[in-house]
Amino acid sequence: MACAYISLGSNLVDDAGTEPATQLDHAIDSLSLHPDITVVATSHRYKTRAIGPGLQPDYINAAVKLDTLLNPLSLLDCLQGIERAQGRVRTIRWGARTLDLDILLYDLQVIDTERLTVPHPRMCERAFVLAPLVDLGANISLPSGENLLSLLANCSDQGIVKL
Ligand code: A4P
Ligand code: MG
Repeated sequence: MACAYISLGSNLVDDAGTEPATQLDHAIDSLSLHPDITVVATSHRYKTRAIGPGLQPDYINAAVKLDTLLNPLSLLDCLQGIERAQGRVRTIRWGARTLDLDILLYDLQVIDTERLTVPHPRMCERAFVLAPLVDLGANISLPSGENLLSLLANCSDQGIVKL
């Protein structure tokens, strides 16, 4: 059994009118229903300023801790299946989206393949990832040995609000 941390983000209402916060609820429900995944803990939700091109609505971000029997690539397949089922359309990188699910950490593994990079390459500089992760455990270990609270202190200017 592996322990994985997943970040969730949404800043678009989908075609059916589903709001970002509800998109996150649905994604967590789908993860819970998977036979090889147990959702162990869920962070607070945060309203966060969009990092990316153009003018975008604010995001709702959160993170979850999972126990899983899936290997990292199968877990990525599962996350992308949930994104697709919830109407994610990939257009521009970092563009607005109904749902983004990223693998932040998978045990203490370091993975660098074409499809998957773990730890997530930009997680250490983003308050919208680090604050929810700290909710799940300030002492969560990173393969680099870096400390989550000090990383979060370095991005205190990024405008995130706990909901
Ligand atoms: N991929 C590689 N590693 C991973 C991983 N650890 N987890 C590959 C998930 N996917 C991973 O992702 C592109 C490709 O990354 C995937 O096909 C997968 O094989 P994507 O979800 O299609 O596109 P993306 O999310 O636009 O790109 P990327 O590079 O993952 O973006 P980021 O870095 O995740 O940024 N601002 C706020 N406030 N809140 C947000 O949540 N999110 C982003 C997305 C930008 N700005 C944001 C937020
Ligand atoms: Mg992504």
